[in-house]
Amino acid sequence: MKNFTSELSVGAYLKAGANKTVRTLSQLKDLYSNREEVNRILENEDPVLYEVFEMPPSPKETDLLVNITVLHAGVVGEEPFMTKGHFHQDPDTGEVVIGLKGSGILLLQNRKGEIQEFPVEEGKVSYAAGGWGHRVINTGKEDLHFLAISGANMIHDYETAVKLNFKSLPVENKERISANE
Ligand code: M6P
Ligand code: ZN
Repeated sequence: MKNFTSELSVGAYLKAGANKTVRTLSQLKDLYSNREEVNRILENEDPVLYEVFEMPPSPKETDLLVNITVLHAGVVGEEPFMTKGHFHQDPDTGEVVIGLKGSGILLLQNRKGEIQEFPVEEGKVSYAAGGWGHRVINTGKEDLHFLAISGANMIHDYETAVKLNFKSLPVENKERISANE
């Protein structure tokens, strides 16, 4: 990666050279358990769930990935918009998550099924250690912006997250929902 300095805002980050990737509901519909609701939404529109702004890393393994992600506010049935969620293929590589704006949850789950949840909001920094899958859930009413830093040699492992049935709700919501069923 080249040297850069930027305000921690999407506009400034794009001007500094970031690339943008857009994730829509039709690409990620399998994340949500309420299929009928997914189909109902998709009949009218294909909402953007989140956008990732990534500063292009050099191909060198020792470089860093430094992304701002904007996770929009919304729900699909009971489940708030969330990132796809992934493990890192090399369990020795962790990730730093720094909240910038809005409020949400960093959900961590390891291969033993242990779960931890940390807040993602302005002024909070969290670390997802190697071996812990991670997903961010926007539990607020406004867009959630966060900065994520990991090693550029990190390979996203989405399959393990699917196999382990990665959680999609903060614990207290899940309890509330099952208590009401
Ligand atoms: C953060 C980082 C990225 C990740 C992105 C979206 O910016 O964790 O590595 O790609 O969020 O998350 P996901 O890939 O799980 O959809
Ligand atoms: Zn990661």
